[in-house]
This record gives sequence, structure tokens and C-alpha cells, in this order.
Amino acid sequence: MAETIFHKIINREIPADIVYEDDDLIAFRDIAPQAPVHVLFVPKATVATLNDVEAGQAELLGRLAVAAARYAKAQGFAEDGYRIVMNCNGHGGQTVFQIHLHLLAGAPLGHFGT
Ligand code: D5M
Repeated sequence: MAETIFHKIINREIPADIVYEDDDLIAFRDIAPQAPVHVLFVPKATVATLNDVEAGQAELLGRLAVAAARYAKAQGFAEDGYRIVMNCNGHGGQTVFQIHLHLLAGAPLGHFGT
């Protein structure tokens, strides 16, 4: 599978502002933030898109969401709220083909999807 820029961050080949890491995932600040706080939660296992998640990897998606929620809570955003987003392929706006969960927080976010 193709190596992405996020693999280079995981492997410490390029720098990133890493805010969380454990055996299975890493989280770092988005280089082009769309909110006052914009952090990407990325599994270390290679998975290109949400379409490619295998049955045995379902827990990994939950781990990404829980890690994002814990981080948001630790940073004081739990009560005001936040958004998590995962883009998939072209129409979804995915540009890096290693799945990642966006955490957007720190200000009211515009409603979308209508
Ligand atoms: O989101 C991909 C996101 O990845 C996009 O918001 C920019 C961000 N990005 C790209 N390169 C980097 C590096 N090197 N560090 C941090 N953030 C980065 P997508 O959902 O694929 O559109």
C-alpha cells in the first residue's frame, strides 16, 4: 500500500506537532487548521480509506473516536462541544489516503450537510 505523509509522521521522518500517541494511533495538529483547535487522529496500521476498513479493524475506528473525545475533554471542549469528521475519497474531500479523524474545536462551527 502507498506510503503517505502521515506514515512519514508516524515514522518520525518529517516533523509534526504531536499531541498524543500510543501503540495503535497518533494525533497531531493539522497543518492547515479549519478551527482554533484542529487535530488529526491517525491509526498506525495502514488503511487508505474508510472503504478499506476490515471487519477485524472496527475497534480501531472506535479507538480513534475515543482518543479524540478524551483529548477534547482534557482540553476543556467537552461541554461546549466539538466536531469529528472522516472524509472518504474524492467527493468526501479526502486528500491524504491514510484514514484519519479530524477533531475540530474551540469555536462554534457552521452547520453543514443540509
Ligand atoms: O485531510 C487531510 C488533512 O491533512 C488536511 O486538513 C491537511 C492535513 N495535512 C496534510 N499534510 C500535513 C502535515 N504534514 N502535517 C499535518 N497535517 C497535514 P483530508 O481529510 O484527507 O482532506
